[in-house]
Amino acid sequence: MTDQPTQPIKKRTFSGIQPTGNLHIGNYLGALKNWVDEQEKYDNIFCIVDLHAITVPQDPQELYRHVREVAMLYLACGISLEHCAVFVQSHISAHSELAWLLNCVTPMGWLERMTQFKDKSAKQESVGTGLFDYPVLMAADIILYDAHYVPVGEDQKQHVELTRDIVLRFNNLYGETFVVPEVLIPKAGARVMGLDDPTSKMSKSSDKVGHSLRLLDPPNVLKKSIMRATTDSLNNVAFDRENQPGVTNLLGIYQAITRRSEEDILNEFTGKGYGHLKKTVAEAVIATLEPIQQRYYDMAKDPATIDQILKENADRIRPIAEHRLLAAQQNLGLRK
Ligand code: AQP
Repeated sequence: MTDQPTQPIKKRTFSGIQPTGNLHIGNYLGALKNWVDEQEKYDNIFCIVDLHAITVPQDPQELYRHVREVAMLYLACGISLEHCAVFVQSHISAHSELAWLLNCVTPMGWLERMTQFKDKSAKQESVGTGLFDYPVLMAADIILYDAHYVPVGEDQKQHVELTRDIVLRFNNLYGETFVVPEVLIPKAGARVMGLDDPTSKMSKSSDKVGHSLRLLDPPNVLKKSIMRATTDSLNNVAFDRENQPGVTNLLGIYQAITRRSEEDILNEFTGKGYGHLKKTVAEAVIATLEPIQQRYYDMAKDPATIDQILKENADRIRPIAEHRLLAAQQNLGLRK
């Protein structure tokens, strides 16, 4: 591997979120909260993955707005620019360029096995090649920055495993070029389910009423969604994803917010009804999101600043990506 222009002393993390709609509590507990909690331990790069977003149709004006909204939410949730770079994927062209190189070493059979592709393509009338190729672009995102760790929710685990396979294959064929990354999945909150249907993942792209808890929902909407959440008729508070998915989902949200043990949480709720559970979870969610919302709306008053931050951060980390891209091009015989 050739020398890097900026060798980090700390290990590096890389992760991102698609600007495909309103971020929800699943994005927060599965990804953002852990990025914030661990940010001082690592050198972090957090991306707004707009090129991934366009793998399914987007309204251009909405997409542009969502990119800025996600960037402001990163900061409002507590991402510190002292420890992290925050940038927009399409502002660094090396992502697309490396994805092409990786396409040429990735067997189609590997992509055909991706469960997210199967799920998302089933919802589309016409499936673009980009949706099929999504995990290869994600591999490029991660390995351009020599990331050691990729903190994500459970649904992205398969994609990080694929990234490892692609790296091993590339390094084996063309010589040591990329770091093999590891996935970091939180113990609680890694898979938050829809409140309306606790057997399917909470998703930004679902517009069903009462499906998700959006980070910018006002307190009364958050409370109403939780009070209406689907549970069961067993009247038994237990962590049992198979038989009581709705109750388990609420407990999981509470556990991820409070960082308390299952045992401790069960002690709090045993013998009490679902109404009490829902009310307590609603209070915890509102208390978590209110300060985030306040910071977000303060930032939103000054849109020029967020654009400036995104530009400066992209300019700062672009040389890292370009350096690694050049190494790949050299090893493939495309450059001297
Ligand atoms: N329900 C979830 N529970 C826990 N973590 C979740 N993540 C997403 N949904 C949940 C994590 O959030 C990060 C960003 O996700 P993404 O924007 O890449 O898209 P996604 O995984 O496809 O999530 P969505 O919200 O369902 O978006 P759409 O509807 O646009 O596809 C990732 O770390 C992810 O694991």
